[in-house]
Amino acid sequence: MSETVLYSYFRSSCAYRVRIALNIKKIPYEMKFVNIYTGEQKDPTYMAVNPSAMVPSLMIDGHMLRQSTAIIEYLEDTRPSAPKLLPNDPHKRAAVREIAEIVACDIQPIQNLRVSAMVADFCQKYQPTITDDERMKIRNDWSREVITDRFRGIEKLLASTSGDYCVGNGITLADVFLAPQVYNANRFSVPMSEFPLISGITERLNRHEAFVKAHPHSQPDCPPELKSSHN
Ligand SMILES: N[C@@H](CCC(=O)N[C@@H](CS)C(=O)NCC(=O)O)C(=O)O
Repeated sequence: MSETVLYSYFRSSCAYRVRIALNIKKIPYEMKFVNIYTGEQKDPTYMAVNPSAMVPSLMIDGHMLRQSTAIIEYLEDTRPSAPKLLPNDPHKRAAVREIAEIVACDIQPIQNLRVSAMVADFCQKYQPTITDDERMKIRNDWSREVITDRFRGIEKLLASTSGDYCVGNGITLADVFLAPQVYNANRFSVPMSEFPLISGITERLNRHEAFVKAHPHSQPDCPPELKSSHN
């Protein structure tokens, strides 16, 4: 079998999901780092790998895969005997997907850096006197409000689905998606005290080796000044 290579950026929540899934499935992988802050995702060499100019991308079994959900589903389909991320029971499976999709479709695409920069650009268009500090505040406020609003829905769902983890007592795809989103929530000072179920689940997840190894601050491309903090 050919080597597995993940194109990653330490703070990308979508790459973080894939790192967790690879670790849970115990698939050895190498990483190539794409610094999305300095624009390396738009480099023609990387765009030949991923025409959407985004991380993650994963080379596995001789295939180049993109989109974190598609990648993790591929891992689940091709490594079904490894710890399963999707329950067999259709109702539980739908509950797992529901939470994962709130993160993947209703939070991350609206909260991400590309969109928060566009929001600040729009504000600047109508109020050109906005300073760089104000731009940063707009971006952080935007991300915090989007995450807070959607976490309110997830917290309510968890009241009927959760055990130790999002759905019951086993780690599922929902947890693989939730933990990276909580990392982002902490970055943007989301008031996590409002979300005791999400917080408790994340605390338990963050004790698992697969999650510890995948954490942004454990990544070789994480700047040293961030490595000591685990928020
Ligand atoms: N739906 C995609 C989203 C990927 C995505 O948004 N990646 C972000 C980092 S989390 C990125 O590469 N952003 C670079 C940019 O927007 O220029 C997935 O799940 O893989």
